Amino acid sequence: MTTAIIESIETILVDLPTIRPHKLAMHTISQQTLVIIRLRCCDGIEGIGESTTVGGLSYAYESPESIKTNIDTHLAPALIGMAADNINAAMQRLDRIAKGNTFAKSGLESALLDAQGKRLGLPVSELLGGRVRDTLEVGWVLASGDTARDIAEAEQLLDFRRHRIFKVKIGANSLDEDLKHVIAIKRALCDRASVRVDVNQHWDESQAIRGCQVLGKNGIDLIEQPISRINRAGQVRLNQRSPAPIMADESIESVEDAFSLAADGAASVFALKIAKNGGPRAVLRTAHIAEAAGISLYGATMLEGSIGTLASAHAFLTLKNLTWGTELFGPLLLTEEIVNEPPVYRNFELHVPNTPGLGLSLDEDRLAFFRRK
Ligand code: MUC
Ligand code: MG
Repeated sequence: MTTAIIESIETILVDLPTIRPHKLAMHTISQQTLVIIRLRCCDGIEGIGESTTVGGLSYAYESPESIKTNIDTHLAPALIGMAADNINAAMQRLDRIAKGNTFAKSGLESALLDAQGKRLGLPVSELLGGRVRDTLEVGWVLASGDTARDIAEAEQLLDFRRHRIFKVKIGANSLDEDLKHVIAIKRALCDRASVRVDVNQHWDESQAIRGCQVLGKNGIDLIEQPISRINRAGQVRLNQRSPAPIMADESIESVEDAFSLAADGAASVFALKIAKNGGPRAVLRTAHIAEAAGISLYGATMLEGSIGTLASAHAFLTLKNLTWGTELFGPLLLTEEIVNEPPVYRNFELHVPNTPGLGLSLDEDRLAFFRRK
């Protein structure tokens, strides 16, 4: 008999400014809204989780406000009274009562893992089968929208030894302008950095045929989600003809999507996001599909704050190969912190705590200050 019954679940919206406007093809971010989850159990343990997306409803079907409403109204009532230490039973229940809603489920699964880790005195990575590394290489996203500013930002981050992988956000401007922008950045950084692009689905196939050719010839290492997730046949054709590898991001909205992309041969790299699979355990199911299919892995982000970032990191630490590194830089894009132990970034890497749970605690004063009133 368990003594760890889930007693209450609280969701809190927290609005934090970014260090500069972050321009994606579909939306410019100047603040991030984190959905923080506090899952309290009757043994006195509290698990914390985060369900965060980017750009309101412009990126995915869940917004911060809908995540909060759906947890408060549907998901939390289904979990309250269940055993907090049976994460299989809890998550299977959520899958039975709610279609999709992977962002909301991800924060809840993270909170359950954090609570169980604290209960057993184990880091979340150990609950997930054990870490095979303690650190993760972390890339940065250049998205100021200005070529000179992006180059200066990359140079500074290289000097600080903080990042040597740069993903350039494109797709908002004309194809020619975007290609000029990326090639100028690559020429400035040369072989001192890996330069990649994320088109966020904004090319059609005809643009992508040319875009991928030109970028591949100019030393761009990876092309993320060049065309719409809906155009599966086009993704398969691009994956066959692009000189640079194609990574699926928006195309993966579930573990089942990962399976069908792998079966169709629609990408040679998968962007792993806990939010788009339903949590740290769910994202590992996608990773294992990729491993079985010979698809390489990248540890991606929805620009979460420290809690979501470390929930992702604990999962990624367990993987055999993360060929393309990670982009777990979310906390560094924000001007403010709401935890007592900000993640440590040093020498191009994120150093992941080896303490119980996620390794974080909430800074109650800062949380009270930044929470949406
Ligand atoms: C995306 O599409 O990859 C992740 C990093 C970033 O800058 O934007 C997000 C979304
Ligand atoms: Mg992307």
